[in-house]
This record gives sequence, structure tokens and C-alpha cells, in this order.
Amino acid sequence: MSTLAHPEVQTQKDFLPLNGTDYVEFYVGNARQAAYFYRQAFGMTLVAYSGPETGVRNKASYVLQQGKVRFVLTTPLRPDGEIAEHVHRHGDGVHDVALWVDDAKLAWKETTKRGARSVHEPYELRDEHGTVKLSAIATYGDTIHTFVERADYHGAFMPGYRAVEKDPLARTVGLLHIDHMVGNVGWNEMNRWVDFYADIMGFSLYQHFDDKDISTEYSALMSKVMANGNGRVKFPINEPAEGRRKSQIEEYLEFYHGPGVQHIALATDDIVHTVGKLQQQGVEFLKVPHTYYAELESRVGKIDEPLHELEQLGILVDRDDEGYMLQIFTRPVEDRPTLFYEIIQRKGSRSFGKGNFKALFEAIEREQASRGNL
Ligand code: TYF
Ligand code: FE
Repeated sequence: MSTLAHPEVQTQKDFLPLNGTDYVEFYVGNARQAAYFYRQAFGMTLVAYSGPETGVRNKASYVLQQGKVRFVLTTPLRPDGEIAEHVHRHGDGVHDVALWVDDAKLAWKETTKRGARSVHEPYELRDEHGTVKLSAIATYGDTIHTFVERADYHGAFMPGYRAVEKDPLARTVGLLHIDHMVGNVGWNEMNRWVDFYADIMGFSLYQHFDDKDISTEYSALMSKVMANGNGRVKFPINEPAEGRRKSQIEEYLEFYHGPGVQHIALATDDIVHTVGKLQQQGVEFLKVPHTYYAELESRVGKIDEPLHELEQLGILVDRDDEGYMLQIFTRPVEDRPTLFYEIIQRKGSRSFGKGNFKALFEAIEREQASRGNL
């Protein structure tokens, strides 16, 4: 593993300045019920809705928010079309990792000029709350990046959506923002997508892991973390590597039917509180054995959190030369072993949890085995 220079000190002009992630849009089989899950279990607040009641005939979308995390859950109302095909092929999953920019037309021009495939040429949506300017390009699999410019927009989300004034179900758990979003790509495709983020999006390599860092007895994968100029957007890219048995990345690719978003890491500043709430509300997490905690203090030294609380919740810890971080992973949130979540708290560390890979991947492999996919 190696950590590279802070992206802040890179000197080259950033041709694609990003303010952060604007939203993540999921295509799902039943957006009303998926919204209930994210509100009840993850504590998100329903803030806007679009569908037949707002004059949209072929789909329904629910906009959920917590801190700066914004999810849009969209379902098709008819059997044909791009959304229905996406759900048919992939099951519920991420379609769009939308990025917040100051100039959606320029973002599209700069990226398509460098070879990005256009999905939407620049366009504008307008209502009584102002204007949102949009454009979109393709990335791995059927996943896209929409560029969102909301210079003078004051509505709940976007034209076409109506605000939901009060969500009686919302129960925040302290999720603050997206720390990173991980893509799984096919065999030997990691470097192609690393080059895409470098050459077309202006990202740089932030960290990389080789198969020695992360192969357990069975599973193996390679991973490189790409980050944009200001470091607000981080995209690790995984590819499967040859192991003794089926890699977790292969299992994902098989069930998602191609590349896609593997996990979304959500940041908190009180992981013990956040994970305690999430567990009470029915979110299921991976468990690591007691031996992990017996060895923890000799591995990471003194930390602020009581070890018995971390063990009870199953929270993992890793340290680098800048500090430490705490993280935990959910089981997949669909019946297919595809998308899952990470809850992460950073205390100075820029680590992605290398010290936890072995314990984590063994936990993932126990789940794979329980599904008969190892
Ligand atoms: O995002 C990361 O790199 C860490 C570690 O299948 C990780 O969360 C990497 C691959 C994976 C699960 C977690
Ligand atoms: Fe992660």
C-alpha cells in the first residue's frame, strides 16, 4: 500500500473542479418501499417527490437526505425503457453518481473533449424556484455521472419535484457526508478506469493496494483509490484477482451482471452512536471474531473509544501515520450480493482500512459461503 501526495498540493490546473457529490440516484423495483427502508433503517428524511402526482407519467422518484448525503430512489412505472431495463439486469442499484459543479456545460465539454461518452448534452430545468443546469457522461458499466449546476436554485431538489414539508418517519443517526464510493470493474479493467478518472476527469491516484495487501485464503482483489483535485470526491476502483476460490468482486460482477457501484462509505463523527442506532433500526452488519479485539490494542495503540463498545457493535479500527479511523460494513442491502454500505469515522487518518482487510474479507467470505458462492 502506498499513500500519495495530498491532492491539494498538485500544481496542474483542475479542468473539472468539483464541489462534492450532489446526489446518488438508485434505480429500484419499488421506490416507495426502498424509501421506507432508507428512512426507517438509515434515518434519512424524505424531502422531495416526483411522479404521477407531479405530472411525471413513467417513473416515480423519492429524494432522501441526511446531512449532506442525498439519495434519489427512482422506479419505472412501465415495463419498457431504460430504468426498467436497468432494474431487470442489475436488480436495485446505483445508476448515477451526480457531481456538483459550478458549470455543467464546461464540465461536459472538458470531459467529452477528452473522450468521455456523452449521456446527456447540457440542458436546463426551470421552475418558480430557479434554474438547474445539467449534463451527463458515462462511466463503468451502466453507471453515469450527471454534472449538476445549481447556481440560483432554491427549491427542495430540482424542477419537476415537489417539496415534502415534514417526514414523520425521519430519525437521523448522524450521517454527515459521503466519504467515498467504490466501483467494481471487470477482470484487468482497473487500470482502464483509473486512466478514465485521471485523463478524462482530472483525478489523481490517492492510494493503491495490490493483491498481497488484500488477498485472503480465497478472495483476492486489487484496488486503486482515485481522488479529485480538492479531495472531496474519492472513488476506489476494484478488480477481481485470481485467488484460490471465487473473489467477492467476481460474485458482485456475476450478480450485478457487470461493473457497478459496490459500496458507499458514509461519514459520521460519532460512530458508536451512529452504528448503535442503525442496529436498533434493523441495519445488519458484518461480524468479526473476538480475536480481532484481543489483538486490537497491540495493533493500533490507545484510542478514545471503549474497546468493549467497539466489539459489541463490531466496529473495526485502523491506524496510519496521521491518526486512526473506525469503520464497519453492512451486509448487502439487496437480495443479490451487490451494493453494501460502510460507516466510517476518521480521526486524522486517510486510511481505507488496510489493517482490517484480512478480518473484513474473511467476514465477507463467510457470507459468500453462506450463499453458496465461494
Ligand atoms: O473502500 C475501501 O477501499 C475499503 C476496503 O470489497 C474495501 O472500504 C475494499 C474492497 C472491498 C470492501 C472493502
Ligand atoms: Fe470503503
